[in-house]
Amino acid sequence: MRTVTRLAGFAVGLAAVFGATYGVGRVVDTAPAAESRHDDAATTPTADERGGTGDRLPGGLLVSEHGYTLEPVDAPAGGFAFRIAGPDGRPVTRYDVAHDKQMHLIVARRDLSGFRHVHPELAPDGTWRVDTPLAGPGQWRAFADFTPTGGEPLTLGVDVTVPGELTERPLPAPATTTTVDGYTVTLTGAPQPGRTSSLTLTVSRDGQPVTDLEPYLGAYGHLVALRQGDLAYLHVHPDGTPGDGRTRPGPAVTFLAEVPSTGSYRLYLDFQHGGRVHTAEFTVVADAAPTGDAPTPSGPAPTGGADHGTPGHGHN
Ligand SMILES: [Cu+2]
Repeated sequence: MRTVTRLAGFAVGLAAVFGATYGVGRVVDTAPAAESRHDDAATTPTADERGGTGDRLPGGLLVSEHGYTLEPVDAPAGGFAFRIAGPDGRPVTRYDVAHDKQMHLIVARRDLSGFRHVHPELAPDGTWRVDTPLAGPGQWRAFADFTPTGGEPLTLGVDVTVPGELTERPLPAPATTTTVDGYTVTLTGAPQPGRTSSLTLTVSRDGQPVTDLEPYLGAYGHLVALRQGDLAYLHVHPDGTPGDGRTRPGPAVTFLAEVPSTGSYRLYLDFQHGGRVHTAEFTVVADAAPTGDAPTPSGPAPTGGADHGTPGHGHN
């Protein structure tokens, strides 16, 4: 428990630092703005250069934003229930549908294990409930990703403790290939702070490319990234949607992501195949754009995070 407590305190400090010095964090879904930036060696763009989102923190760091507050309420053991209090203090009961749902609830332990993406049920009084989203003891972060009707999209986050014997897991080392449920998923591309990066995830099974991915929540994949250290939340959507005439059902799904800083991130890819949703996880390291300084001893490989060390061991 001691480590968890320290991490939580550390997160508060980081949030304050970001508030003072850094703005962007919300992932750019479709904006092509950064694509036109050809001068790779240029100085790091300021927040204002990035499309006017400079006053926004990454998602999920705040429990209350723009008048909306995430309020957990009592729930049966293992379950989770909450309300969103609106600017008038009353529970919000009207939400826009985004990606097929009014509410996306993402939970992850503070050590970045145990990720789940679930869809709670809304009661008429504005209470959202879901059974057993928290898989075991530990310090969890719950993210409510929603759009109140008449408002703008928000991701609010709150810590939830599940009592019990806690075994902290180190962050897995960076890798570009992972397996889940018999599928192999390969990642190409690496995120870089301050610019839109293309991340492509390619799904195969038994050595064969999977070319019949099924739409899940209106897309062939959903990608969430959480930053190690404070669990800043980025929900990344694919470049293209099923039925748009150019997006194929695999094996590759491409995402456009902008990360708010250097550091380690855990990526969680939800995809559907065979009538089931699978979640592939990766650790990636976001490096600063190459500027000629600070040479990397491991060589010139352009693959980004794959050949770096094991930053998960950094917190001791
Ligand atoms: Cu969802």
